[in-house]
Amino acid sequence: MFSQEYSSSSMAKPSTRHKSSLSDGCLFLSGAFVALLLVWSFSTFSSSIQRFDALSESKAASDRQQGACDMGGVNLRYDPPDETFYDDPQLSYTIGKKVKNWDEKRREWLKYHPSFAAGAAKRIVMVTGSQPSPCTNPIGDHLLLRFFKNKVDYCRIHGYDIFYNNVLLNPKMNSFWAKIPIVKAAMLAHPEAEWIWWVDSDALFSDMEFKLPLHRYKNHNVVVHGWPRMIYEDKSWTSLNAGVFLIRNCQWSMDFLETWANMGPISPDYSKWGHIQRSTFKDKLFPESDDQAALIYLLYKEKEKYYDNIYLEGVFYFEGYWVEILPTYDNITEKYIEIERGSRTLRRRHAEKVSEFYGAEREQYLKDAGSGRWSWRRPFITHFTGCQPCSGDHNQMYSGETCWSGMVKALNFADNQVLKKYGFVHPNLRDSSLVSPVPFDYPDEGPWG
Ligand SMILES: *[C@@H]1O[C@H](CO)[C@@H](O)[C@H](O)[C@H]1NC(C)=O
Ligand SMILES: [Mn+2]
Repeated sequence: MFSQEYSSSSMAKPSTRHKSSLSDGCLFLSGAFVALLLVWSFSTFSSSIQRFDALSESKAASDRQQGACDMGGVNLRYDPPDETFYDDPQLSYTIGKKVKNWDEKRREWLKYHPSFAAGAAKRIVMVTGSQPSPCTNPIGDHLLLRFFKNKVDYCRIHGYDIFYNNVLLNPKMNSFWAKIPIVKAAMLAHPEAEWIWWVDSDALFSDMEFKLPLHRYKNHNVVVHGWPRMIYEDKSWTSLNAGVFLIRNCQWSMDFLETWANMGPISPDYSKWGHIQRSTFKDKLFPESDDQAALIYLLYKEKEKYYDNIYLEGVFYFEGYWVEILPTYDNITEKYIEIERGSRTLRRRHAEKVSEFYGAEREQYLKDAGSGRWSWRRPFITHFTGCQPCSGDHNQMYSGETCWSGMVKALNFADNQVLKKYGFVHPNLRDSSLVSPVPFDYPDEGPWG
């Protein structure tokens, strides 16, 4: 059944790998740059005009040539002719064709691209997507656009790259299986990133400030929202949610994706897997094998192989069920306004680029907020599980209206955190088209009513 070989010790060790060679390189380059600058400034010493634009131009030019070293200074115009895995005609992006020695291959690529090696251990690429054809729900494409905008906002604020895919990379791997081939391809396309972060099209960031606590995951290769007791005792299909996951860009993950995909439609045993999943997890609602049941099954059946590698994040809303979260937005908005009334720093206008400073500043006021259920911290990700915005084919447990109006409220709740940096706010979360200006300072009254 699981014929692949695994060496559980092959877990990638982040953060130590490429550091030394790179910082040496940086030291050398900045030395070279200072020397260059000295020559330059002597030669222009007589000029009475301070030419800052020329200075920054020449610095930018030297960065481009040599591979920049300052924070985030990656060199986008440098790919040396040295052979890497990309030059191997045997390498395949397709699921079902295994990639071997990925850790070495990635390390070698980073060695040839030192400007990317610097921040590699913490670099995240977000991956999301939707179907190739127009949505059948008349407002589906509009909703998907807003869900995507929300992810773009979050990524811009935190400096992450994002890839939106809307083609089935493997035609058999459709619906919830489509993400596995995409994630594999993204790992190969982004050797500069330590983590690929899959976020479903129906999930949105409802806390624009919160950042993943990556230090918690340093000994793990996959992170999902889930609870061990519900896997091993309740054997429940909802013991974790596979709609949002973080996966380390390493060989273990490459193997894991192949194993996971092997319970999907590319497998000759696809229908058998459906039966096995349904008899194992009694609350699974439909007969076809699905990615979430497959992931739970791996953890359940081969605990010793997977449990140590897969982090079940249950403390905060790594993703959270919208039905549970939606009623909490109003009180949370009140709490955050109250915090801002007490902090001139948090009320201070600022450039969107420095938003992380204010996110960190707010933490001291959130110490008693808790996280996850019953908390008054903003929920990190609100996930509209069962709503199907694109097809409109929602779970009959809720009315379509509940789904669509819930999404509008959540999208506006999130958007307010973004719009504020642009000077505006939705005064009414139910009305997407209405905005008011944010007052310069609002010690007593806000436009939130
Ligand atoms: C919101 O706060 C009010 C007043 O503290 C409380 O009665 C109510 O239960 C809260 N609502 C939710 C959904 O937490
Ligand atoms: Mn989903």
